[in-house]
Amino acid sequence: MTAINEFVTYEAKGTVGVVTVNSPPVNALSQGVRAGIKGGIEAAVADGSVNAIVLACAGRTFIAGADITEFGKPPKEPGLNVVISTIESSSKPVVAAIHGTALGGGLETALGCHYRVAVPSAKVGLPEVKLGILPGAGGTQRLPRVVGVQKALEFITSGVHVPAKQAFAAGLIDEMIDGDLTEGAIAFAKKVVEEGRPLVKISEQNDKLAEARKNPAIFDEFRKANARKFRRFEAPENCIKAIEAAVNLPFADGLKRERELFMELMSGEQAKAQQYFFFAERQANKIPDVPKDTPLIDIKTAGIVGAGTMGGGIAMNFLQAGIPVTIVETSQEALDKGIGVIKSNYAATVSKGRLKQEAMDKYMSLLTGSTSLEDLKDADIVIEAIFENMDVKKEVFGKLDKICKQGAILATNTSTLDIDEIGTATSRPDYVIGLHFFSPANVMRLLEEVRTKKTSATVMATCMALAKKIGKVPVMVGVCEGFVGNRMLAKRGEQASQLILEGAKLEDVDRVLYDFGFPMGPFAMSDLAGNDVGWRIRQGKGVKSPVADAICELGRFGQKTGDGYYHYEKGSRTPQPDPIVEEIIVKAARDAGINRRQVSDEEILKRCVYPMINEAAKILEEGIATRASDIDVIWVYGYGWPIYRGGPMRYADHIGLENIYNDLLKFKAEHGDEWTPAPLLERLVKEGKSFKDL
Ligand code: T1G
Repeated sequence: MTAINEFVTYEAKGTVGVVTVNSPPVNALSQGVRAGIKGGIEAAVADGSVNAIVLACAGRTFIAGADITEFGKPPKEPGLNVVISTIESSSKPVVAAIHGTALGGGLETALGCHYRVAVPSAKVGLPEVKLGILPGAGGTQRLPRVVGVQKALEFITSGVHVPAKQAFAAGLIDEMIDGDLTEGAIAFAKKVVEEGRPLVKISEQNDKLAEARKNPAIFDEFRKANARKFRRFEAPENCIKAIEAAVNLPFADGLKRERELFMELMSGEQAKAQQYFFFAERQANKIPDVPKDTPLIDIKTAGIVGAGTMGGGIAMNFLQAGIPVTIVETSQEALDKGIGVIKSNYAATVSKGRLKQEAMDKYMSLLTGSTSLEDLKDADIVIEAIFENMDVKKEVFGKLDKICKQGAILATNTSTLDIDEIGTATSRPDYVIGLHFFSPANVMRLLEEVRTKKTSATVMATCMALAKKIGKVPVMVGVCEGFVGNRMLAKRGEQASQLILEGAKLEDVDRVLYDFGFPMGPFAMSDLAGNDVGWRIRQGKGVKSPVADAICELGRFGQKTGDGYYHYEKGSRTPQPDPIVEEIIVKAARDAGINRRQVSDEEILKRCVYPMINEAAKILEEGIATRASDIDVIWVYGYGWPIYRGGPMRYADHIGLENIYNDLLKFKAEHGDEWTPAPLLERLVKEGKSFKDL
């Protein structure tokens, strides 16, 4: 075995030369790996004892793409296109041996090989669009030549990780290997030589492009069909243009066009924000005072207290992860209703063809209903999801503490209550934690995990790992009112309510935030969630909100009652401005002695977003959030903050903290002390720093 460099080795195994990449954690295509591969292929081509080549990777995965940590730095030779053309122009067949995830530049490298084999558990994909860019090393030119244009459009604009079996069916994989991958790849390479199979250079294959050449409308049809999904993202359109170039231009010119479109995106703010977010999401997994090797509790069974909307949604996550659930309600009627909702949710997904009946049956077979907390005695974790009342929650936790086995985690789904307080109702406060799911709990990816002063490292580490197992993105935060997400959301809500009193139209407030990139504005969102939820919480706290209270007193709870801040025609979810609400607003303004005026879109945006950022600075100061980027992960996965803006903290750095600070001072002069900049914000501005410097 020869070391080409510290990342790549070359070894002749009989008549087949094996080039192996070994650069943990994911064999990313750093400069060293690129140079190593090129050197390894050249060594194999020059090695007279071999007549075929296998490109394989050590560790947990085949090449998972370009090295994202090199983005934004001056490019170093060899470029990936050079490495790939070295492979493709090899005089000996090159076979890529794929395991784990062959992604981005990794799949592009494999597409430069003449053949690809894979183990059944492998996945392949071109997820560059999720980083705000496009496949920049021939992926947009070679993939359509293998799978056809329609599939290439779907794969590249979604960034999906395609399972090997599906990739095999699409012609991307030439053979599935059940046993040892490298041995299987070597045997396949020998077969290629023995059978005199051709050196398949995908760049010279054009037959799969013919159909699209006859039907250029395919691209506009695809744009139209995905307009809503691609709204405001820059990368998908450039992906489509690059694939169009593959159809309309010779390969070499298509490759040039791909590079132009790639560089256009790479230099843009969206790409920078989405690449920032890639690492923010991975940082959020790390809790400074919880070591990586903290022992985990094995969660084999779960209990849910409360089969309402949240309890049912939470249960579905566990069932889909193969974890048996016992769900408890106070009455058989409530239990049957809750389990009925879970069943109908699955049935709806089956009827849309997005879930197989067998899978639904499997999930439902893992669910047990009960009207006795006693049935939770053997559960490894119990999550309480009952209505928000401290006394009732403490009573339930006190009972669970006596019933549940030692070592069982007791979690609460509260979104407002003090979890330290709830923990005092048990003899195991170190096993108490907040697991704050977002509605609909089986859909929303964020899981705000709330540590109390006593929650143990083992419980935190266990719940972070569990979140990944049930398909959630966990972020650990501390206890305070509204934790991180809702605490910031409340600031936006306060200003949205104030703005409509001062003269902004509520549909304009919603439009400005929708155009900013949120899925909907605060008033449409409140109508969707139900205005009565906030009303009950305000009544519990004795807090007034004149317009919100007035519409609730009229029973206008939102979509579920057909009227809320907006009117909804029967069976429609389209919000329509309602003069009745306008009257309520005008009266409330008059009662408050407010002279109404024109309010600009710019003022609306700043007054909705800047208080959130200011509150986030306080949250960081108090140590409720570990790092600014965690707050961004919470807002992107929990509150629909547009990922191409990276999150509120990234956005603040992009706008410039000094600009925000000055605007806060301006609003303070006009509207009062609640606009006082947070000390941390003031300090960063004085030091000329940003949140990313923290
Ligand atoms: N570059 C650098 N570091 C990477 C990386 C990459 N491509 N992928 C992962 N890491 C790091 C990650 O930060 C983490 O580090 C560790 O590896 C484990 O990752 C020309 C330009 C492969 C599915 O978009 O989707 O190719 O936090 O925690 O959950 O066209 O990582 O431990 O220090 O995510 O098992 C295209 C990105 C690049 C794939 C594994 N490729 N990676 O998931 O582990 S653009 C991608 C992933 C490109 C070309 C273009 C996932 C994974 P740390 P992890 P995981």
